[in-house]
Amino acid sequence: MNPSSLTVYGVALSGHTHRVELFLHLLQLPYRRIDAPASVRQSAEFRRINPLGQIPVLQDGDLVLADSNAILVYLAKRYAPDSGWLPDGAVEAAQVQRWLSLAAGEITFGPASARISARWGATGMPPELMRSLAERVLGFMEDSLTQQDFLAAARPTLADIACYAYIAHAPEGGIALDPYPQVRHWIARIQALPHFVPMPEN
Ligand SMILES: N[C@@H](CCC(=O)N[C@@H](CS)C(=O)NCC(=O)O)C(=O)O
Repeated sequence: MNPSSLTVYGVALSGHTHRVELFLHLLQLPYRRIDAPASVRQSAEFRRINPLGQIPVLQDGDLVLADSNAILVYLAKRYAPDSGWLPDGAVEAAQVQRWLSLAAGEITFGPASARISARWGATGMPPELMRSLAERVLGFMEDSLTQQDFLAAARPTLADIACYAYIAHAPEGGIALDPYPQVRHWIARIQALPHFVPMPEN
């Protein structure tokens, strides 16, 4: 089940891109990244591959697929079936989905937006709202991680891959992780996975 050619359109400092690249590395799937900064994303050519103008986008042969969480699901089903990254059981599958939703919701509008705002300028989100979303999701993560080592199960799943980058890099947005020791241990566990690759800080 080796891919013929996998291409990721993205940028290195995007947590959405990183989650896809991290999973490709964990699965040891070779790929190339084509940089797609804002100037590229606004082009008519890029809008043809993703009308929403967003990264990441995965190209796998004839398939063109946008949305980081959709890409994670595709990669797990296509290249790592039965591996446990995307469990089949009703409860575990629902738990993974819950964290994918949090990654696309509270984590994007909380810590990820706070990081964008601190690093690249205002996002239009009120600072107190970004902070309160970040604190709410971090508090929930902290409680969840007192029950088990990973977010959706006792072993790593797509839930962890989807949530990792914007939580690990939350301090870049002024969201301290000091009050969340379980979250910091979880970050260390993700970073210890074989073939882990970090998201760069610059
Ligand atoms: N739901 C999308 C969101 C991706 C996203 O927000 N990407 C940002 C970069 S990190 C982007 O392309 N922003 C440009 C825009 O929304 O116009 C996903 O999970 O891939």
